[in-house]
Amino acid sequence: MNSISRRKFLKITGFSVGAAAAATALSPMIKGANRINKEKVKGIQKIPTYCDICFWKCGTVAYLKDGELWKVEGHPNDPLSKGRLCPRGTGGIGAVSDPDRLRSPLIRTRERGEEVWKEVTWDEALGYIADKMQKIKTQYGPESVASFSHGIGGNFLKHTLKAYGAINFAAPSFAQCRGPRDVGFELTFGEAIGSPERTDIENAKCLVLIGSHLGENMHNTQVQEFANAVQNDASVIVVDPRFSVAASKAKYYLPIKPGTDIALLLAWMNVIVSEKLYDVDYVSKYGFGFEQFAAELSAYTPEWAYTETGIEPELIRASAREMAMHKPATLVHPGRHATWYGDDAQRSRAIALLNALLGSWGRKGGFFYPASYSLPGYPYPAYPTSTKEKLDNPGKKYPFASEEITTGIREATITEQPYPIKGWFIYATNLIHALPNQEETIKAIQNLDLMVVVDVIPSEIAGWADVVLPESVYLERYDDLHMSAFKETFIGIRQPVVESPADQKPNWWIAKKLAEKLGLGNYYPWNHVEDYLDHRLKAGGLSLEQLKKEGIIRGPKPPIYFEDGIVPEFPTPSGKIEFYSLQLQEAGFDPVPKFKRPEQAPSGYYRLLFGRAPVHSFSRTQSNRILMDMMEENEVWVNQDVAEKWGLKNAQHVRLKNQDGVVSNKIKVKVTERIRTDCVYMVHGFGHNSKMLKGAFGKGASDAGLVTKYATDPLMGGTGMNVNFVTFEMEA
Ligand SMILES: Nc1nc2c(c(=O)[nH]1)N[C@H]1C(S)=C(S)[C@@H](COP(=O)(O)OP(=O)(O)OC[C@H]3O[C@@H](n4cnc5c(=O)[nH]c(N)nc54)[C@H](O)[C@@H]3O)O[C@H]1N2
Ligand SMILES: Nc1nc2c(c(=O)[nH]1)N[C@H]1C(S)=C(S)[C@@H](COP(=O)(O)OP(=O)(O)OC[C@H]3O[C@@H](n4cnc5c(=O)[nH]c(N)nc54)[C@H](O)[C@@H]3O)O[C@H]1N2
Ligand code: SF4
Ligand SMILES: [Mo]
Repeated sequence: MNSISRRKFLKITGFSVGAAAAATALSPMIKGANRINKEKVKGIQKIPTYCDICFWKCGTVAYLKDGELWKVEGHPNDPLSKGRLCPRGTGGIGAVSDPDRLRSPLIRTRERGEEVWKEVTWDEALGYIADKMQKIKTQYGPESVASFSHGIGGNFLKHTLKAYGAINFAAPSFAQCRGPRDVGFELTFGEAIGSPERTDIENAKCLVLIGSHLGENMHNTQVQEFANAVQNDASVIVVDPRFSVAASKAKYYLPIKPGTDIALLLAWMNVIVSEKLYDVDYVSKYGFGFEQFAAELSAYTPEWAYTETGIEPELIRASAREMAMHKPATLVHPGRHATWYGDDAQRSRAIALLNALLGSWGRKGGFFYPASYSLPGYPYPAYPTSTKEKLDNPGKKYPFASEEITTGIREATITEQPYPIKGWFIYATNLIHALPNQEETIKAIQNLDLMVVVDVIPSEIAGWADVVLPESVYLERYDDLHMSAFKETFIGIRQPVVESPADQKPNWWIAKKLAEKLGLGNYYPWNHVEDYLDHRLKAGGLSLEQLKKEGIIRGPKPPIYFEDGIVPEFPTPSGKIEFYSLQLQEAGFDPVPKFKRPEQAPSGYYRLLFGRAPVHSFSRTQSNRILMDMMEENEVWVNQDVAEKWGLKNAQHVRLKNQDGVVSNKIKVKVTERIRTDCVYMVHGFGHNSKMLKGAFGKGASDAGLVTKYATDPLMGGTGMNVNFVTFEMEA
């Protein structure tokens, strides 16, 4: 890292106090975090890999000092990390040394959920699972084992399950995260946003963030690009009921009434169309149905929107004009965690339409056309075929769902319709914290004959399992090749840096051994994952040896903007950008998004909002002692006036009670002016109640526990979770 980039890094981490602490708090912790490397090589060793503290997959260099894990840094040649990790990634070594880690396979000995186990060998555990899976196959068919997984580490297990005959696979990244956004953009431009997002934040001259709290949401490349954009004087517009870290960088901050973003988006478009501020050439060349769209907009004046959103008409006009002034380099960020109110695909479509007016799709400073490396898959035998349909979305109830719906599988497991689900195979997803309404999740679990959880720590979901399989953490294992679509093509490798401390095993090993137990060994023609990786790389003229050494191999840099030679293609039914959507109309939905007023809070209640903290990922890092040191518990943000009304003091503990009477753990109050009076806010992922998670147990409160209600998106089945209200219960 040269001195300029280090300065920039400090600038980025300067986004928040917690993040800035990351750089300094590490060194004393590292000594205790060491793991012995088998060879104990003297001196410094650098081993490239990629991070797994979240799903961004930043290229990383791990350092060993005299054979012991010392630190991790960003890989300087990686287009995603650009040589710098986010604070969570920097604390990744804490995942290796976490004293709460699962150490050996466990089989449940008492009632489900009581968390009483016996330690068993891998042979016993996998034999037990294979036996139960064969029974399910005989009685119900292999389709009755479903899989939930999140992240690249699930690839090999999915392969084993597909070989077995499973067809139901889902991840919370669709119906609990970015699904509505991707569907909204597909309906408009014919293509999804994807991950990493195809957003050219760095080159934007105007960046609009609608609840995308970059700087707290720490997706590394985006935060770095955001910092660069700010440095280059991009004008920033932030819409958020809470004065976020991003809002502190904004030229225009719009403290919107929660749930009314569609009204704001319609009014912005009304201004841009009625004042003819849109990209006229672009719209006439690529647009479909613009006239009908424009006609529908005419009612949505800023004055109308003011009554819904609470944003002054003049602020709406000024911010709309600002966007138009910088077009096409105006990026209205599509967000990521878009499952808010149940009308989310339409809100995302409104965001897509605003971008279309500004001509930012396919343009520098807007949305680029991503490129990725492509290698042939490994030549495996064909999977068995099934006569049954996937059951997450029966009868295409949600006609525009483009991926599987986790909560659909959950519902089918409860109702046993259209056919029973009797086994859940869960890899790296803590469904208790990730899915809304924990009661429904537990009800589904109680209907199972087999529940297997592969995790690294005793998470809440592991607490409900019949068999818990302890995985090696990312710094101890290989995973599949990383070939994300981004601004240029590249391949990254995850490879072991240190040995696992106990009887943990990597996912590829677990998947292969389970396949063998199931009599499916022919699906693993390779002996070690290195053979698999080398085979795939050789097919692309590369080698494992080279990739292990370099960590990242960069490929060609094809054009990514229209102006550089990308041919504009819109794979929609009309072949154009659909300002007016006939396919939505035919399916009985609004062809142009309409605003529906969200349900109001009962008196004395406040809307529960939640989001990210810079030093934690979801519910997975609270027991990482390095990250815990920087943030041990969450707080509930309460507006000053509300606090006064309730007699709440800063740092006092309260419990939150939601509209259904569910009461949270104790949580500390943060009295602040930085949030509206109609909502409260907390960081997601805290409030662990798994007894074996000693470091994190009982610290802070869980938003997920309070999300008993959810609003399902009729277009694609996403679960809007910002529809819960809470009130305060005083601690004696
Ligand atoms: N209430 C509420 N619900 C939400 C959200 C929210 O903000 N609030 N956010 C939503 C969003 S945006 C998303 S993307 C999802 C995220 O949902 P999940 O991906 O389920 O996130 P986590 O809750 O962190 O659960 C990850 C699990 O993987 C385990 N794990 C970590 N590393 C490894 C590993 O190397 N191997 C294995 N086998 N396991 C590992 C962790 O211990 C943890 O149990 O949640 C969604 N649900
Ligand atoms: N540090 C860290 N970074 C992460 C993650 C992590 O776990 N930790 N997870 C990653 C993942 S998978 C995801 S999906 C993203 C999620 O991050 P984002 O997609 O950026 O944000 P959300 O979690 O949806 O939204 C939280 C923000 O929306 C605001 N908000 C709530 N309701 C409304 C509303 O009605 N209107 C508007 N305009 N704003 C509202 C909240 O005040 C808060 O600032 O973060 C990613 N980055
Ligand atoms: S964004 Fe941070 S936690 Fe996520 S992969 Fe990159 S360095 Fe790791
Ligand atoms: Mo997410």
